[in-house]
Amino acid sequence: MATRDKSTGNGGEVHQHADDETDILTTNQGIPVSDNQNQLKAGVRGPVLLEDFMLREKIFHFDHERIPERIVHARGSAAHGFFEAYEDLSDLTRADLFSEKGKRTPVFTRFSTVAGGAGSVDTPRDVRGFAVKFYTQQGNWDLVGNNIPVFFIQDAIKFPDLIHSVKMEAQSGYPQAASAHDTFWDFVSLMPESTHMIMWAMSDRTIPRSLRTMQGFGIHTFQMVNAKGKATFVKFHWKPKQGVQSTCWDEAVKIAGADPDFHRRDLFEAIARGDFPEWELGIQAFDQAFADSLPYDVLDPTKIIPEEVLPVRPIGRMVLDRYPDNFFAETEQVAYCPANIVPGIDFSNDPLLQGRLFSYLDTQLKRLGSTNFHQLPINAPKCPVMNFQRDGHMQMAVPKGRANYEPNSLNESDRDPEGGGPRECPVQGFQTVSGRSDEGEQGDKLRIRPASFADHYSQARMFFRSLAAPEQAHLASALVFELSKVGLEHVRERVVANLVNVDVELATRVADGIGMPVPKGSKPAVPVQDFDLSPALRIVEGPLAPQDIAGRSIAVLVADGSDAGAVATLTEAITGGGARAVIVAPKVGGATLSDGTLLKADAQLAGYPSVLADAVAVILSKEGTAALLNEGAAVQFVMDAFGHLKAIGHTPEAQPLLDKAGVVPDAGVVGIDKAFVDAAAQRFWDREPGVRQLA
Ligand code: HDD
Repeated sequence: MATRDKSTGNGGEVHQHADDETDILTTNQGIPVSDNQNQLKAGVRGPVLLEDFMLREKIFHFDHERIPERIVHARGSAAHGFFEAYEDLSDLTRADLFSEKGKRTPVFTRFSTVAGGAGSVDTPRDVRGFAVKFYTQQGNWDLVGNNIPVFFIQDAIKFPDLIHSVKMEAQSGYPQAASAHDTFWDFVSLMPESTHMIMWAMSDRTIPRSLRTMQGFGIHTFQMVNAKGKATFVKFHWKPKQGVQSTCWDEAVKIAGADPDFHRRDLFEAIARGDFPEWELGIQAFDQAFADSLPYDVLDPTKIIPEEVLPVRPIGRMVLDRYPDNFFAETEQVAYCPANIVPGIDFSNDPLLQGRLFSYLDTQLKRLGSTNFHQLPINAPKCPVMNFQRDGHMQMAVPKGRANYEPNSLNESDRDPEGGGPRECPVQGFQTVSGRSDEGEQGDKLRIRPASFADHYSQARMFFRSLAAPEQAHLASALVFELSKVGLEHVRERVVANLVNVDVELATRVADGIGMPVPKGSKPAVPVQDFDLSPALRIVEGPLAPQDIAGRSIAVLVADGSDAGAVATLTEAITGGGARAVIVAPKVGGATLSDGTLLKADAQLAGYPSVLADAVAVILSKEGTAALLNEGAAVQFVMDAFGHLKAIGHTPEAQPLLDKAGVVPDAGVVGIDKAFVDAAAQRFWDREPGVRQLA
């Protein structure tokens, strides 16, 4: 019997044989259990008996609880939600989820890091997966993208090499979840096509503040197809309503220690408090003539079409409003596959996408163990599934009827008095767009890279030069950090030689940072071009920079004697702005404020370093400050907030603590008033040259 899960408050179904009325524990065969504490033994202190089927079943099941983790994207966090169409897009596509304004389609979205294992931390420098399963009325559509709009390689045949190089090294088993090692840089430096993606990977995009503050991209060019069969090329973009926000590298490293589950917890808690993360889905739609006019190939996944060249048209929004009931059943067992596509959407000939169409289905069989993995609740379409595929391991369905083949004339029903269904339907069924015959689709069999894929540096240059100055400095410093972990000097040199083609100044900064001369540039296959810059690519001062504190976590440090009025006014202003005030005190039981009231703390100071907050307010009395001056956690709290360029609001009495933490007055160091709430919406990039040496 299915019962409601009372523990999550999330309304989940628990498909266990627990009886609602009696709540008696049973075995998996439904046999009531009399004793779940002791094995069956011969005598009080005697040996265990083999006949103890309850013990054997329990241990047997436990022994098999783990399934192979994903070879990539093993660590992930997910949520349920819905997609809502902004308008009727039938001029472009016959996909039902885009058929009318306001139409809602359920989704399950999983975010992930790429290189680390399932138990690794949330904040390494890494690309993030952004996979969305749309349960449409025409079947499941999986848009399996990343938070970066390009990829390292142009052809799927290189994927195993790429992943082997970035994962922990073969003989040593380390480093975990890090690209800063010899094999990765050896590989990418030999693959100049990775240069554009390397720029993104070394930018602040790969150290996101939250999963909620990441952009997402479908990367490949896809096609939308309308009812008349007219195809339009599209690129998919997800833009977070929360704005795009990243961390400082030092902060990301410290978060990994303070809270390895930082992103997972943030997603879960935001949903739990009703602050539902939201993204807008947009498309860049274009035809063949437009594609032909571009100086790069739209089938090349190492290229973007800048928004300044082709604006993104918003077509709907995704809201994540329910966290999974069970991590394993849903987040772990969800099986995305770029080949899951619905009528009205189609692939392109992007050779990376084409290879992916095989890989994902194949990997699910390995991971989930049966061709029937589509029957798992999280993978099952929410529309009818009717075909004659049968049997296999773990078959959950009980198909009725005598005929298990098509055509047949036996399966008559009220709907189908002639019998024989289900049948194919050329009108409603998925129709593949017929390609252009002059595009090489009918040519000789060739293993060849098109000449139109040969430019590996022009867009890398455009990306780097489009960034705001602080972001450029972070990118250069990230390269210095990573290459400093590379022991092989010839690899360092080869990387910098490739960078020379991107931007000589960048190459010089990196070479300086490593302490090596600038090498001669490697020889590009085709001349590098100076494309117009694309300011839309910036995070700092970019179009998606956050404007207010909504969705942020603001730490309020208090101690005994803190001004009760100031705490109340500030927490109200924070909550009023849609942010979360986290009361931090030396003791988790709370602090006795100036008016004698006890304010309970959300976190203990030593367990809540300021890296976990977006801004900090230090509301301390003279005595409170004196008590914390010799508390390393308090000094570090302020020092890190300053070093990570965050707003610091403080009472005048807290000044000695700020002085000890090395805080220098600037626009981000303010009083406990409205100025703080405004300041807490941003970071203070001008402060950075004073706190760390960047390349
Ligand atoms: Fe992949 C998982 C994204 C290229 C083979 N990939 C996976 C996931 C994401 C991506 C987000 C995790 C899905 C989840 O949450 O379960 N992958 C990408 C993107 C790519 C890309 C954006 C390039 C544009 N992938 C790619 C290639 C291949 C694969 C070229 C193989 C030829 N990817 C896999 C896989 C995974 C996977 C091995 C591991 C687990 C899984 O599929 O379900 O099949």
